[in-house]
Amino acid sequence: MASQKSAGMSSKGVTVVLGAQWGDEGKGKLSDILSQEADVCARCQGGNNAGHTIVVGKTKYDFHMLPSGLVNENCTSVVGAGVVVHVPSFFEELSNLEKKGLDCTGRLFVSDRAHLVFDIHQIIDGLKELELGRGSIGTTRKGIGPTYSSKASRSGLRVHHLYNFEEFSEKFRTLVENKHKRYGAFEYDVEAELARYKVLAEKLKPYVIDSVYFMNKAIKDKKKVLVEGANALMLDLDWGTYPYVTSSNTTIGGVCTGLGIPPQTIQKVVGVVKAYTTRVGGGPFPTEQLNEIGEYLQRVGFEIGVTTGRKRRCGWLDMVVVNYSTIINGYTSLNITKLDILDQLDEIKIGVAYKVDGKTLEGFPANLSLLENVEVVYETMPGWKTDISKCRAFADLPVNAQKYIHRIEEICGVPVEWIGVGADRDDMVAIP
Ligand code: 2SA
Ligand code: GDP
Ligand code: MG
Repeated sequence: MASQKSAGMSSKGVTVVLGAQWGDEGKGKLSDILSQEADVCARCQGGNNAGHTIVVGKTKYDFHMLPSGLVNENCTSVVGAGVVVHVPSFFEELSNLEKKGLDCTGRLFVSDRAHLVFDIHQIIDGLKELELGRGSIGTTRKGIGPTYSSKASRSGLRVHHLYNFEEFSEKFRTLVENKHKRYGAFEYDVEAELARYKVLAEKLKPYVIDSVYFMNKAIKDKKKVLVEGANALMLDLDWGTYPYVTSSNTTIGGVCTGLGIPPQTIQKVVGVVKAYTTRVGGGPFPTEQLNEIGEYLQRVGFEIGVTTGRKRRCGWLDMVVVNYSTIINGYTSLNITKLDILDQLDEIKIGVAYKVDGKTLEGFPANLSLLENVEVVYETMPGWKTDISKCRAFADLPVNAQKYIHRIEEICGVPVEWIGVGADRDDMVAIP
């Protein structure tokens, strides 16, 4: 398979790939392309709630907690301190990759400061969702929120705790006891779990590093470093549609806090924007199309959750979201993905503003009751009704597709550097 030429990583510092909408924009695909020239690929937040898909010829890889850089055998992958790690899932994912022929020996590491997700966190994730009833978040039930809660309440356990097993056992018992006090009785065999973790601790040992030292040394040694964001801006704990968010900082700030690297080392921030919008789970979605357009995007775009298999909700591209996302993350360029999914449409709409009581809102509302009631102002553009999957240069794209891309650039003021025209690694238009 010919290697995909990309517009490339920054030659001066860290390159970051971030989701600009509600996730599943295609971050995995771009991360894989960039990893072909990266020395290091790191995840800084989230856990195995993420689902990043990479297609290389006939092989499809699903990444959840591990960095997509693993597909490139010359790239070292780091699960950073801001990631929450369910150790059994770490090994399960690794084993699935190895079954697909990837040799990850000696090039996968996990931070000693990363917090541990236990099965009890996953059980509580489900219990909390049940408690919320109709107002449930629609989490992946991977224990992400409960683990970050343990972290914030200073009762969490980190990877390094595994290596003083007496202290680990004591803290673990206290954690479980406190959860029973809050959630009542539920089946959980503490002693069996401790026995399991005694074995897992030894198995994990060769992967554990001081990631602060590792990452900053790589940067100092002028290695090409890629950070692969998970989830996306609108799922950020602070800036997303709270409480319908995940429990980490999915925005640019999460890169520094999750990896312990200084902001001035970051030179390039690529925002990944799907040519339309999808969301999985609950919460407001102003440009959602609960009609044949939404069904078309879901079906043709094959919009199904990689981790849970849930159908994703679909709607038009929302540039209010992309503009808000650009302000917070400071994108230096964009990757527009899945443009090919719009190929058959007669006309395409772009949400360009939100109005309330006839007045255009300046920013993105914090208040969800307001957000649920905004009127979206749309611009309508003609479709191109042409298969673009074989296009490899911007000039190959039909004029109306070029106009769609230019309009996105014009609205948010960020240049488009890549355009996705299919799922495969090679299905990318790079604009150098
Ligand atoms: P959680 O599990 O606590 O992080 O869920 C909180 C919210 O965050 C959303 N979320 C996601 N949204 C899009 N994609 C995600 N990854 C999987 C995928 C999702 C799947 O790639 O398809 O398989 O369903 C992801 N992970 C978390 C989640 O839907 C909640 O709204
Ligand atoms: P991520 O979480 O942002 O990495 O995205 P997901 O992997 O959850 O979802 C993106 C889906 O779209 C995956 O099935 C990808 O293989 C697929 N994909 C990515 N880019 C393109 C593209 O440009 N065109 C098409 N048709 N599919 C794409
Ligand atoms: Mg995904």
